[in-house]
Amino acid sequence: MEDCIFCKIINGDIPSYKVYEDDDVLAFLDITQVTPGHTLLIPKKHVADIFEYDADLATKVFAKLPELARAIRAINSDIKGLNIINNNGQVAYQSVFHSHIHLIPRYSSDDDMS
Ligand code: DGP
Repeated sequence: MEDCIFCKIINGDIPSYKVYEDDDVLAFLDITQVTPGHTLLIPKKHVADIFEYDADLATKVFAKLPELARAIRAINSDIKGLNIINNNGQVAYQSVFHSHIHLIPRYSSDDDMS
């Protein structure tokens, strides 16, 4: 899609730090890095949000989460958990309207419950 930042990242028109890529998805580091390793998983097919997925696309994208989560955790032994967040619609804090799933590593130092 012409004016979509994430389509431009997929096409290589905007640089990104790629974490994983196959025919259906791209994972790359989020520019904001809520925590180090904050990654976005996106479908290569432009869909704005979850409301535009069919079951086949959902399987292709969401099925990648466990392996990607494990790969991110393996980078640093201080990563003790991971938030997976998917915002859909402006009222749900979505700001880029190419569907994406945030994977936000959580570190020992994030633990304020202990
Ligand atoms: P959301 O609020 O859920 O729509 O998150 C959009 C995310 O996209 C936000 O965390 C920042 C990230 N983002 C926006 N523009 C760029 C960009 O050009 N490159 C990268 N790597 N991330 C971007």
